[in-house]
Amino acid sequence: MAAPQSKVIVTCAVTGAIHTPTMSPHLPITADEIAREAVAAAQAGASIVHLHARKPENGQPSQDPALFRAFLPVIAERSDVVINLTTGGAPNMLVEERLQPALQLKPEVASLNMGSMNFGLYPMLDRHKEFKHDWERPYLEGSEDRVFRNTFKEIRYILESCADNGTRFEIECYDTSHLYTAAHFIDRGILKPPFFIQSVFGLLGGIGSHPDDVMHMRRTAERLFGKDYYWSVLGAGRSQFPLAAMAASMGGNVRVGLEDSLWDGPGRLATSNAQQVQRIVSILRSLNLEVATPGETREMLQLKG
Ligand code: KMH
Ligand code: ZN
Repeated sequence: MAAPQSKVIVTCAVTGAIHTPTMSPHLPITADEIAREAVAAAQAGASIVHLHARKPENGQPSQDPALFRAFLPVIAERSDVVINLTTGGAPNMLVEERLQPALQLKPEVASLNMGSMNFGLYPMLDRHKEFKHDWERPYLEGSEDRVFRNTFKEIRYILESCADNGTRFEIECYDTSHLYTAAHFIDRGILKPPFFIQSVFGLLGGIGSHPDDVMHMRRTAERLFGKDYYWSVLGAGRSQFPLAAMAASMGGNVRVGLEDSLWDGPGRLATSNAQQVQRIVSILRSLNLEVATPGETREMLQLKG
């Protein structure tokens, strides 16, 4: 069994690298916007904020540490939320570039992507249906030739580069094969417990978002990691809330945020990250579950603080 679940860790992924400013006017781009959205998400109950940066002039993703330095102190001053920096960056970036924010800024948590894959958004869930709303439409534009590269060597490079920083990893697994890759690095002794497994559902190129997919991922993680791990679920696009509710009911942790879904409901864009956090907090409360504070999250994941 996974570590006994007392409280639910809520991660909010604030902006990411895949959605573009043309898809939603609510996607935070500038340092001010990212800081404001992260602080509001923390005030709404987020335990962790997962952060990317974007170029203020055009909204393109960037791993320039200076852009991260522009919002991190503001978030730290206005909240005690756990900071998680991406090492995924954007799929077109090289791993050296992707690593720089985590390497230089030594966050409590950083993401670690466990395999190479095609990377599209939101596959069709019902293949025979007419699209009634935009949120049902797969976004293939820009992704037909997109490969997200994470070779074994690159994964090892990230792990070894950060080995002395005390950073815990959000281990991003987009399919069950990635759980086996995580187990491989655990066996080699370069990925250390407690493990925070972020299982990602519903991206085209990864595992689907059917409840059977979630069950299979969970069972495989249980078998590989025993009680040394915290399991978290991220559903992309319109699977975001159904899968968060399912995972929480199964003793898991959850991730929401505009990186993972721009939507609040059919044809309705989410107007902020905090709106999604409020919604998941309300779902968790209605399930009689409690949200982990940042302090409790630090204890659970044994973060350096
Ligand atoms: N965009 C998410 C599905 C990363 O930042 O390292 C995966 C992600 C990657 O969060
Ligand atoms: Zn990310």
